[in-house]
Amino acid sequence: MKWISLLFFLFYFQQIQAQPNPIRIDQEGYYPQAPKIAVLVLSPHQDPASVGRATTFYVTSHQGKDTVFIGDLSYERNSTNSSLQTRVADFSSLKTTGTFQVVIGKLSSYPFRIQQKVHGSLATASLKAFYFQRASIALDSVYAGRWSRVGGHPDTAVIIHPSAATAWRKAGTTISTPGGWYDAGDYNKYMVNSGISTATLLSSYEDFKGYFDTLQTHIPPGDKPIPDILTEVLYNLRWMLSMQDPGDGGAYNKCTNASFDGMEMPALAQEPRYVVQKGTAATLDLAAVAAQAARIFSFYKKELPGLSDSCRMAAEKAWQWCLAHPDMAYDQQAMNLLYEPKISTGGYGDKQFSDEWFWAASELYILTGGKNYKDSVLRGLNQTFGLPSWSQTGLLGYYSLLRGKGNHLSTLQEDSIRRRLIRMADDYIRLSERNAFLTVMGGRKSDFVWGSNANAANQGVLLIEVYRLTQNPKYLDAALGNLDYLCGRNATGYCFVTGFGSYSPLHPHHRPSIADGITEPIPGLLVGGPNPGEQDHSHYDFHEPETAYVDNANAYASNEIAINWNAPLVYLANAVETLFASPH
Ligand code: 9MR
Ligand code: 9MR
Repeated sequence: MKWISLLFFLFYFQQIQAQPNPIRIDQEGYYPQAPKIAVLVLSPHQDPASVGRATTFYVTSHQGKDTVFIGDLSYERNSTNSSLQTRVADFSSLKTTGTFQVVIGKLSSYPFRIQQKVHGSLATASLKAFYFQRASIALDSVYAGRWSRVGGHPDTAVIIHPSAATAWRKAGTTISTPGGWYDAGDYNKYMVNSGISTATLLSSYEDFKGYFDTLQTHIPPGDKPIPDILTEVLYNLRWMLSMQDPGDGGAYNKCTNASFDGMEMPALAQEPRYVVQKGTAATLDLAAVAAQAARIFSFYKKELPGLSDSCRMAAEKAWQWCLAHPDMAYDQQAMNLLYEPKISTGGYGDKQFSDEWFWAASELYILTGGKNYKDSVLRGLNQTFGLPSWSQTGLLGYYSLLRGKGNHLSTLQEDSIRRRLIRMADDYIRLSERNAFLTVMGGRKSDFVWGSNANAANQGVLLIEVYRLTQNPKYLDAALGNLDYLCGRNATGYCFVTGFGSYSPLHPHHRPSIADGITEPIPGLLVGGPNPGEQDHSHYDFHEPETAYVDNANAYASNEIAINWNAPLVYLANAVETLFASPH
């Protein structure tokens, strides 16, 4: 009899687990001195009796169930991104450390912590995730624990695709382009997406050098003692440099299979690999990243002799190639009409390069002071750029131009960039006040696209950059709000980072996590997030902009992981972690 009731209990428990808790919190917790918001989601499916006519919420200590805080719920707020209604519980003034729950009527939230350094392990894991994305090498159990694996995709004999052939590198011959990070849930390596991802990690380092100098992620040590984040970046940077044709300076768009590998471990993959057609976006991105890396690694000339100079030369050579090929888009469909084999993997087919030009020019100007680069920066200065993404890199140039003690541009020019960034941040904050979750993320419906979580993270990066310029804590608090969003204060109820929070994805579209036979996915990975496009045609329970998410391994349009989503999470989570460590 006993075991039957146990079975019933397990079944019941699973049912509970299958539904996210309606009280949405940052499942990783809150900093004592920071804002603390929980959001009750009222969905049409919910039993109204569970909330009753509650107008009050309680915060209780998790163990003793003592009430430590009583507050009023806000009036009902209608979401503009779905049919949900919410009521907000603000307990910012509770500054006691410990483990607590928010209680509303008969509902209790997941237990959460109020504590210093509360996002520390997530922040570290988001960086460690890049180690787990490493191509070509085995992951040793000393560093990878349960997720150790045999290496695959050596990429030491990668075929020159006919689209990439030149007189000196003929179609069908091979080059070596090993290492780098797998892009996402697939095993291909794409230059355009590597560009913004690597730059974002380099910017994390530049903006929070003291913090990253000592941050340990437990990865294999490089040959020389440099900060872990730079060791990790170097693993991808060396790959990016190897994607440049030394004959002319152009960069291939990607190192790829002709079609996606099966859902298998890297070591099983046997398909031939190709480098395909060079392109302006890939090559400008290489120029920008190599220039930024040259600047940073110039401080490591003793440890890494020659690296900074090689990066500078690669960047300048890439720029020269782009002057000769200013507008070479990667159009996979058009390419497939001309060459065999046809390539069906990711495109990253950006067609608009003015933002990449501006970014590359900015980095090269900061590095060299060259007049040609400066002219190019000045010509691009009056463009307006959108939030960074793989196809929108202009703001990365702004960030770099304002980084450190300027003297790159005139005070007037710097002021104009600064004002634009501040205006973007102010617009975000203004829209957040109308949002049913009071987060910057979701200020506009258009935030919810393929990789929407990267928008949340990149908005966070922008807000932190503006906080660094102004020291106004409202920007830092707003950035934290977007980290809260990613950790569960959202319409889905998921903490979107694998292995963290109380309710997080178990089935990300990520080949190793699917194929390794281990129940838990590799930790520290940010999934794409709500995307009403549903381009994967999986079954979705909800279809509205902020709810169109499903934790299904086939749902690559909302549940894939990718380096360009994890990189801004590294920036945001680590920035918040270090900035809230000191009173502000
Ligand atoms: O695994 C692929 C993923 O990385 C891409 O983002 C996605 C869209 O290009 O495609 C995935 O691969 C799928 C392919 O497009 C169609 N057949 C099933 C593949 C695995 O789900
Ligand atoms: O992140 C990319 C998204 O903006 C595009 O809409 C989508 C379809 O082209 O592709 C996404 O990038 C995928 C890439 O093509 C292949 N690797 C996985 C990437 C994340 O899904």
